[in-house]
Parts: sequence; C-alpha cells; structure tokens
Amino acid sequence: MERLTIETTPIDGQKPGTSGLRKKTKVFMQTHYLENFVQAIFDGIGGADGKTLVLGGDGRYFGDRAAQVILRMAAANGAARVIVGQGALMSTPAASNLIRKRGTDGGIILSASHNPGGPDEDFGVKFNGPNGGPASEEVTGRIFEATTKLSAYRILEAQDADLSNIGEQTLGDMIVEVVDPVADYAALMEELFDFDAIRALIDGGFRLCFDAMHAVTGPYAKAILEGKLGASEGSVINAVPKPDFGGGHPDPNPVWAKELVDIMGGVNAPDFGAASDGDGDRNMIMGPGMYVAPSDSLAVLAANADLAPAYVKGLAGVARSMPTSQAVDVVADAKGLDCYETPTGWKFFGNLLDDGRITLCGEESAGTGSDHVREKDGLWAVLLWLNILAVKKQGVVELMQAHWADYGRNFYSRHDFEGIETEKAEALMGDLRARLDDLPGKTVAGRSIEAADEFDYHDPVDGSIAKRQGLRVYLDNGGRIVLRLSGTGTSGATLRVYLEDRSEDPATFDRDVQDALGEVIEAAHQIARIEHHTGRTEPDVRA
Ligand code: G16
Repeated sequence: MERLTIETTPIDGQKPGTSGLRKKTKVFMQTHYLENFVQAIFDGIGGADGKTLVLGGDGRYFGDRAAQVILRMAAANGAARVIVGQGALMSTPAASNLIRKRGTDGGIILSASHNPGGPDEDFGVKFNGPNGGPASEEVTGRIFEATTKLSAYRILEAQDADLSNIGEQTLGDMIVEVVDPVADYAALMEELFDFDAIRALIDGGFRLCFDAMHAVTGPYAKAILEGKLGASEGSVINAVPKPDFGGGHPDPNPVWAKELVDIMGGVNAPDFGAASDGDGDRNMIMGPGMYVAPSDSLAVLAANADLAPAYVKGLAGVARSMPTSQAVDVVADAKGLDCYETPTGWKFFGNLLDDGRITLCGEESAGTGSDHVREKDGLWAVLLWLNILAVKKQGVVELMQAHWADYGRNFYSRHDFEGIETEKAEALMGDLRARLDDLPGKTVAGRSIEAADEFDYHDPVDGSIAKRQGLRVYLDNGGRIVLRLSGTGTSGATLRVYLEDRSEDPATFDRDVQDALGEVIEAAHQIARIEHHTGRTEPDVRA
C-alpha cells in the first residue's frame, strides 16, 4: 500500500462555525475539499502520528465514503489506531463517550446534525478533543489556520476497509477497530439511571413514543428503550437510519417531528413522547398534548436531577447558553447553585465541566447534557426525564405545572428569519450594535428598556475571551430580547431572535406562548428594525 502525498492549494471558506465545518454535500464532494479539511485537522492537532482516534457519523449521504477517505488519510498520517462505529455509524454523544472511555486523542464526527442530508443537502465534519468535547476555540483556530496554508495532504492508496463486521483489521500500519456503536453507550446509561424504576414504570402501563427521525438514534433507542427497559415493540418510530433521513429534516421540533406531535396530540396519546436529531445530541420532550420547551426542560432537569442515581449527591453547578431562557437561573438561585452563562456552542461548556464547576448544562436549541460526556445527549435527556417521572410518579403535564407553580414561568420562543442576504443581516446587527447605548430608559411597545449590551464571554477557567456573542436587550419585569446570527447554516444568513418574558401569576401559566410574548415580539421588531433591514415581518420558524 503506497503512501501518497497529493499536492493541493488552500480552499477558501473552511472556517468552522458553531459546530465544525458544515457545507452543502456537493461542496464537500469537490476535489480535495474533504481531504484538505481533514489534513488541516491533523496539522491543527499537531499531527496524527502515533495517535488513536474515534470515527463515526450519523449515517447521512456521503458519510460512508468520507469515512473511508479519513481512514486512509489517518493511516498515511501515521495514526496508530482508529476506532470506528460499525457501518461508520456512531451518535455524537456515543463518540464523546468512547473518546473518554478509551482515552483516545480525540475523534472525527461526520454529521451536519439536524440539517437535512442527501446529495443536494448538507454534510459536516467536526473534530472532538481528548476530553470528548467539541474542539476548543483555540484548536478550532489552529485547524482553520492550517486550511489556509496547506500545500499537500497524505493518503494511503488502498482498498476500502470493511466496516460491516466488528473486529480489527490493518490499513497499512494502522489498526482499524470496528466496534458496536451502541454497546458502550448503553452500558453508560445503565450506570447513570435507575433502570429498574423505569422498567417498573413501563411495566405498570406507562406508554412512550420515541421518534428517531430516520437518524442515528434509532438503534440506540431500540436497544435501550425497547430492549433493556421493556417498552413495547414499535415504541421507537422511524428507527432505521437513512442517508436522506426519509426526506425530512432530522430536527426534533414541533415542525419537523410532526408525526410525533400528531401522535401526542391524538386520542389515546402515549404518556411520554420524545425525539432526537440526526446525530443524536438534541432532544425534544412531550407529554400528552404538551410540548416542553428546551429551556423549561433544562430547568426541570436541574430541579430534579438528584432523583437519578448519577446525580444523587446534587449538582456542582449549572450552565446555559446566553440566549437560553433564564428559567434554569431561577432553579439555581432557589437551590443555591452556581449558574454560568456561556456563548452558543457546546464547546463553551467544556472547561466548566472539566473543571468540575458544573454538572448539568443546556441550550435553547434542544440540547441538554451533563458531565457524563462532553456533548449534549438526546437519549440521556429522555432517560433522565423517565427516571424523574418514575420516582415522582407524575406525568409530564403534572410535572410541568408543579414546576411553574414552584418557580414561576419564563415564556420563551426563538424566531428565525432564514435565507437573509449576509450583508443585510450584518447591517441589522451593526445598526443595533451602534444604538445599544441609547436604548436604556426608552419605552418600546409599552415596555421600558432597562439595559442593553453585547455579550462578551470571559471563560472563568482559562481566562480566554470570546467577543461579540449576541446583542441583549433587557426589558422591565424580566423581559429579554437577544439577537445573533446562526453559525450553523449552509446558505445565506439566519437571524435568530430570542424572546423571553417572565410571569409569576399562576393564572397566566397556560397562556399560548406566542400570545404571552406579544409585547416582547413587538418590541424586538421595533428595536432591531427587522422589516427595514430585511423586508420581513414574520419569521420562517417559531421554535
Ligand atoms: C450546534 C451547537 C449548539 C448550538 C446549535 C445552534 O448544535 O453544538 O451549541 O446551540 O448548533 O447554533 P447556531 O444558533 O449558531 O445555529 P448541533 O445540534 O447543530 O450540533
């Protein structure tokens, strides 16, 4: 097998966003595109020589081909071993677990998360470090820098590795170890949670429906929920991973998980509904006729996590991304826990978790997780919910109502304006940034503005600073508006407007969320001059 050095030149635009490099699949399939980025990863981490890496992905179109290229490149770059999921499949949290459990030097995950898959859709490549978490800002910077300086990449001329059978084989001098992607993850879940209590709940007639959205969590959910916990066969729907996710977006929200929403809103609905995304790190939780907003889910988990064996000693602290609602802050305050506010992007939780400052963290974008891995974890959130419900002997709706009665309710929604021309989106942000200092004291849509600023994050562990992480406007009575541009899109710009208002009046708790946020929405449009800059009056998505 010959080790080839192929000449190449830097390709523009290989700067990783919120979570790795995400582009249209056809962009990744262009000559040298994937190879350049993978070589930049190896160069950015100080070379692959002698290293052990984990490799897997969410099963989307091109993932199997990309895995073979990465194996040949790892071999040519001198890697000692690559641990790869059977069929090149592995969920993001399972990869994070394997990186930690096997003490590897990191891993490469092939996914564009909740974005659709297929030749005309999206693909992504992300590097996770030895702690199992997304590469830090510093490493990401080094990888990007390497993309701008490449003159060659190394690849082995070899046949495809056989990824269909579990076991070891060699590729040049490198060992390719094909593993069952589910086994270690399922064992970890069994350690964290009271499976007996959940099994007893299900034996007692509690019914659940888990929508795997034709994505990677199907085999995990089947093995754990149906196999180990006794949920009836068919409780996991859309359980077989498909390269195009059945033509949909594997995005666990009420729009894209409509099949689940219909089941949970129908007659004889199951007691519990949940969905996960393309690579298994996001989650959506539902009760009969009820959608639980991710920010509320984080608050409920923080309030009740100590009912699960893994967290019985209590939490060290909690964290949320800045745009996530402040519902969890209220819980932290009541329980005397430290509560950190980080920029959007799971990588920012890494230092807080590694330093033991927090146990639990989450984001409005359907992500929750804990110190068990260094990624958000969809199925973990589902199991923690089930563990809590089993111990409290409450349903989802009852638990949410009891939570709001105890802590008050933070009404919350994110409005996305998609496919905006990048210059227009940047002009809107620039215009608002320039006016931030003048806003406090003004009254807009009947609400007075108390403060306004741009969020810069000072990492309390390593002292690094991440600037310009979103514009914040604080209104009276706990209202808040946040604006930022998405860092995960693959075409144009997506303006995200995060809207929040707080109520402690139980008579309001059942209000429709968009109605309850009426004033805050109106204020956001006026303050940010959204129509003036974008021509839009309505968002494309209300999450
Ligand atoms: C990624 C990141 C999350 C982030 C989300 C949305 O999630 O890991 O931390 O909240 O993107 O980011 P943005 O608002 O910049 O689009 P995932 O599930 O897509 O990997």
